Amino acid sequence: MLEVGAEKLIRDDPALARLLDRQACYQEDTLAMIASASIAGPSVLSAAASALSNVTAEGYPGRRYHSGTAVFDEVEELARHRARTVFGARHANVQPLSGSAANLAVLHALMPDGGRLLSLGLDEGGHLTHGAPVSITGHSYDVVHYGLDGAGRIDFEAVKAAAAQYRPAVIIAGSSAYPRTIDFGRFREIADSVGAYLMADISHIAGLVAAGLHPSPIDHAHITTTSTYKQLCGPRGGIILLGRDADTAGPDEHTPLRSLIDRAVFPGVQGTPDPASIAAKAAAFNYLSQPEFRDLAASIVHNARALAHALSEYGYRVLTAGTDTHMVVVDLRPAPITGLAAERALEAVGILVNRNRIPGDHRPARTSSGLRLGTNILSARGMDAADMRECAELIDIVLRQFDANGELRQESPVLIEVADRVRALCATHPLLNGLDVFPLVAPGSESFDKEASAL
Ligand code: DSN
Repeated sequence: MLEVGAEKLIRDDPALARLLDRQACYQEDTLAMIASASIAGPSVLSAAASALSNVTAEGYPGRRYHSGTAVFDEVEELARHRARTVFGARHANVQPLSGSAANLAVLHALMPDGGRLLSLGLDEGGHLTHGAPVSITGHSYDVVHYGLDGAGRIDFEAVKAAAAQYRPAVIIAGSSAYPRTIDFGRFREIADSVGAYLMADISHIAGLVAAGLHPSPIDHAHITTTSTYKQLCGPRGGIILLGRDADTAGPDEHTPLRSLIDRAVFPGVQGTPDPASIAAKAAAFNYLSQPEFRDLAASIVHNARALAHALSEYGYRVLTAGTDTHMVVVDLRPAPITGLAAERALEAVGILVNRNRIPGDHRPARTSSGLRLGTNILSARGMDAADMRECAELIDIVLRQFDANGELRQESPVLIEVADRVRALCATHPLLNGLDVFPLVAPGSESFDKEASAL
């Protein structure tokens, strides 16, 4: 399918085809350590580029506002079934066009505008959609934040005190730059003590949750959200999951949460979903249920620990002195290097990381004082702890090329050597090795029939 389309694109639109080809080569030749990215394999990319893109279908399977949606209905049912199975959930909504849309829908379902929200602050590792002033969530809701303790861990005493003082309608447990295990059970106890709903946003750790390597929030939180591309090897998009509270009444005291969520996604926050993306989510969930994915998840955590350890040995201050997940956050202070300057210098040699504000950061988000790194993609390339040590060494060499004013010595021949070593490391661990592990469940096979009969 995809191959035929690619040939036609090359013929009809070589300029665009060349750009797409360049992007594929760039991914092959760079060490992507972006913590919020994973690799979508050929099955996912193929589904995302399928003819389902031509289907307009507002509503849900069996209750559409357009005709001609029979196949898409089956695809969406399959995606919902697989999402429920992978995460042990009772209800899944697979329509959110992004993790942000999923979060908006949940907040919209659980409280009116002006309702009070308690969440982790952005500088402490929270997310824009958890009530940051620059997000619509910061405008629409009355936001209170909890923070971290002296060791950089979630300060549960502060969460408890803030919940008791401010009586929020919703508490969010989740982050975009917190490298440690989140105790969702403790969050639920606090939420229950003040009659708040608990929303878990597991976008960054959803792969580890799916693989059983991070405790699941599904039956602790009233509602769980995740994006599907950060760690699920899926397409751009989000999903919403409900566990034991799927049939708990919402704020109106009679509508079940599962119905409130479906209405909040459509027509509350979105119109027509993206059917091809939903097919791609189904393909990703299929991959997540394979033993190969569990192996990948284990390698992601193992590699992140090795990376954190190696960076510490080079003298960098790793937040929380380590990690339980795929993520390593480094405080560049007291060196005068900004996160932005470090990000750019590393990008120039083919190492992709992103700048991040860190607790107590005096720099604005645009420059920041920290770096956030992740091991999802390096692990998908088959890299191991020794490779992480080499990555840490390469990062250290680049960062040592900054002078005392925080300026990079641009002409340093060392940078050329690092770029060569990055390319060599990439060539030893081609991205395609990571992609090759994607199995397709063929119609007629035993697992396909089992899955079909469970729908
Ligand atoms: N939420 C952003 C991040 O964590 O990088 C991207 O989706």
